[in-house]
Amino acid sequence: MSLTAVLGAQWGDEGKGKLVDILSAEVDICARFAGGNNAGHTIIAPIGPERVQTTFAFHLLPSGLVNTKVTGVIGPGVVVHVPSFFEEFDTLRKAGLDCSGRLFISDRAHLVFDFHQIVDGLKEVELGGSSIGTTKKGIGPAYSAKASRSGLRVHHLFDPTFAEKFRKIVEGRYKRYGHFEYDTEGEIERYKARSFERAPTAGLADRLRPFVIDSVVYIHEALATGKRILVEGANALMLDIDYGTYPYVTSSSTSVGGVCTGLGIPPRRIGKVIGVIKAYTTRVGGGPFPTEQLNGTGAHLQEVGHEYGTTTGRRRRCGWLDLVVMRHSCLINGYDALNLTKLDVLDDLEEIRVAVGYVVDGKELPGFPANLETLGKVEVSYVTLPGWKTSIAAVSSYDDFPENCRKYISFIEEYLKTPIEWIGVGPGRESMIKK
Ligand code: 2SA
Ligand code: GDP
Ligand code: MG
Repeated sequence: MSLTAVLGAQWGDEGKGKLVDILSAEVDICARFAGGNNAGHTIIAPIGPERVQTTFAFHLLPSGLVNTKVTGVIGPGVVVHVPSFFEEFDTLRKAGLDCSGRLFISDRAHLVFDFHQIVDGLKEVELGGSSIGTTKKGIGPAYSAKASRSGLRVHHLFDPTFAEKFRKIVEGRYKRYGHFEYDTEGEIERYKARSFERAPTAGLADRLRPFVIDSVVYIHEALATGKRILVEGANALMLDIDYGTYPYVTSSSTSVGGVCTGLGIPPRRIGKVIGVIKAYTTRVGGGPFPTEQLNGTGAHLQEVGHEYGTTTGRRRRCGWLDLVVMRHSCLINGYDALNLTKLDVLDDLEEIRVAVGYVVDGKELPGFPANLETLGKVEVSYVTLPGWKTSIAAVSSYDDFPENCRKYISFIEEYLKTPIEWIGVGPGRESMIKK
């Protein structure tokens, strides 16, 4: 089957971008189905005739674009902030990666405007001590507008009623949040398409027009003609609007179901689902994190793993690998295989702990609890495994891993009953071991 999905299995930043980049060498299309420019996918790869090792941070554009034979698709389930789209496009071009003519956006994708970003910040202030810790990219407000049927989609940019609709929506936001500083008319001018208004210069809508397609037709024609498609997940299962630690989640369906709804693909078309799992756990933003280590171990993982947000630069919270989270993740996404990443970050540890159960009032919970109050009461059961105390950065085949390292890998596979097919031992493209 020609469609593979790469999904974040924990709270994000597992290293999806790196696997997507590697797998992109063998695909024709790389498509995003959810999220927006809240995502941050890092790729370190050689580019150009001189093969200069370059670090790219992708946010809204599909990471597979690093491979110049790949066409990128931003699907209907994604929310698009058009100025950020062009900023990313231009940044990539300056870094030597031209995506012209091989990048498309669905006409059904919803738009994120600057006022959504302002509202994102205002909502966080309203929540005070229980704020979500969003990226303030306007993701929640844009998806809220979509769900409440008052959003604007990409095709609306080319609609003569755009300005009128836009003004009405901003008025609605003023009613809810009070009058915040925002240049509504200036914003309309910035977007205005020339086809229906006499704008003196091309607006964002005109610049976007060549990128806009009916992605449903495009993707299904590609499938019918045997093209290979790689679907790139953004954020992760524990940030999913339904299955994550609600309300400390993002506002999209980041799970396998979102692949179908966010790209218009029937489930039986999905050939392989790959979960990306970090060898420990991180989380950025607020919300529960049962295996978090607010101690030297957490600081060690944070420092050795360089755990800082790719989009906001925020320090990521760190803790032990949580297989209760992973079991929940495996049930929902049904991974065919896993990519275990950042195993090298554990190199110096004497002992490694892995969470294998949540106990409340002496009873083990059957799954990951929906209720955060229950989650707050869990006592985490750990298994302690011996570390390998040696660098694995130069390992080039599975058999070369130290024995304790292989034991750690097998423990995860056996607990989750899911094969680990790739193991990351460093940030670069070459630092990936195929099992
Ligand atoms: P939002 O902005 O509404 O999606 O935030 C809601 C929650 O989702 C979390 N979230 C993320 N978690 C991990 N990584 C993300 N991408 C960036 C990265 C994050 C960054 O790659 O490092 O740079 O800070 C991401 N995007 C959203 C967010 O922290 C909230 O908990
Ligand atoms: P994503 O959002 O899942 O794509 O992950 P991010 O790019 O936000 O964060 C993952 C970080 O870990 C990036 O800085 C990667 O370069 C880095 N990384 C990925 N895989 C590995 C690995 O196996 N080892 C190490 N040390 N770093 C890795
Ligand atoms: Mg990330």
